[in-house]
Amino acid sequence: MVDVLLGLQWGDEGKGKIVDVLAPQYQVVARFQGGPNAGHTLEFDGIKHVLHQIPSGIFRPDALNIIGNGVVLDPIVFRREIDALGKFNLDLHKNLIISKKAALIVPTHSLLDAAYEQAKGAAKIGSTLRGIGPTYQDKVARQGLRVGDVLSPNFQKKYETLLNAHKVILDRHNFDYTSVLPESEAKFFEAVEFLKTFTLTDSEYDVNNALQAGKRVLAEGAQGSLLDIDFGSYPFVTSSTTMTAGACTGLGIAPRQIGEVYGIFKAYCTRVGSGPFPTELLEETGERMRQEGREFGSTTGRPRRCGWLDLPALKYAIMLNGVTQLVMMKVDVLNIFDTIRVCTHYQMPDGSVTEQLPYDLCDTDVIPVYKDFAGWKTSLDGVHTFDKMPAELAVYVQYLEAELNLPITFVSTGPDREALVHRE
Ligand code: 2SA
Ligand code: MG
Repeated sequence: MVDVLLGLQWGDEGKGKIVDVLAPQYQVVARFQGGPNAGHTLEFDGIKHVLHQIPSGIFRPDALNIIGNGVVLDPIVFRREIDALGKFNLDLHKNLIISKKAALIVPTHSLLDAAYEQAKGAAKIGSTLRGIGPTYQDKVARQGLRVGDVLSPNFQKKYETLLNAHKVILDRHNFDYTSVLPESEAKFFEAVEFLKTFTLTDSEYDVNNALQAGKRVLAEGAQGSLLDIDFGSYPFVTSSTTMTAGACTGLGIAPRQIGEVYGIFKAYCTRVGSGPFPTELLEETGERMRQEGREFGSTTGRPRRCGWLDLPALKYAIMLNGVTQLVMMKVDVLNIFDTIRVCTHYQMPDGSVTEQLPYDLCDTDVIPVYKDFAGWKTSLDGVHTFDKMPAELAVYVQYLEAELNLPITFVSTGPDREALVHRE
């Protein structure tokens, strides 16, 4: 079976930490969508490490890590990531393989990202500007390059055809690329040579062969369900399928192979970039959450917008992903609050109250309806079992389990691997 682990909110739920915790149970860890826009933070032994494209199983010496066909891969970022892993003494050439069918990010993709955002002005998406959207665009337009193309004798020619198509668009946007392009191209071609030293493969065979051999596979989602291209708050979304279904198309596995679906959510909400966020806190409480939770983008360093937990949105994500187990993260960030609020419903402009997400949250001003809980106001250090939890936190956890109709099997009480309550 393939178990899937993904974020139920707008990303940054703490997926990296949980993959790292679960990885010992899996022989294969795979990324199925997204690319260098992701930032998966892992903390262990006092070390903090951020991964962007490489699966979070990389620190487990026995796990095979796969970058699947649904991913968009930037060779320059890839090389930087591999270099940064140098100090950990890992056998990366053995433990990491890359799908030939993954889409290849070329330097002009991030320039196009910037040009499109500039053209949108105030309506910009708040993209990470890593070239994600334009690369998926080229894939769907059937003109993109794939990782396997780097092995082709015609690679240079294929690259130039794409480059010329990009130049036309950049010129149309009056976007100057002449000053930056030569340097990034030089880096790109060097990074492509480096990429070629890795195993580039038709990884759908590797995944299915592993399954045939009885191995356990963990599919690691990036971004979050509410950033999904179909079901997120369009157009303020990323360009991939961030939900369980994406693991099938992004790795080449059949739907019936999906086993457990771990839905990761934070005890509150954050969002980077633009777009609707009903429970956003624009005043001091939001600022306290941001400071306490160190809520700054791990790829771009941007401050994340913060707000209370949003149950209608969470229920929507659970429904669409077929979540079987919940994992609640960053509960310790709420230690400082007297009152913990949870949005249970939205009040619509006509006064009616609903649990359903409206078609377009951008056009519909919903007012969150809150339920308040007493805060626990105490440190959670050393709390590893449910019965050691402060009573107020236990009430909050049990309320959520009842509302969401699912068990919360892990509660994370701090960034380190060890700061975790496992509920049997
Ligand atoms: P993009 O870059 O074109 O895919 O951006 C489109 C929207 O998706 C959001 N997005 C993210 N949201 C949260 N976390 C992400 N990864 C990084 C992190 C972000 C960072 O882990 O912190 O460092 O800023 C991520 N990637 C994309 C993005 O904000 C846009 O709203
Ligand atoms: Mg992140």
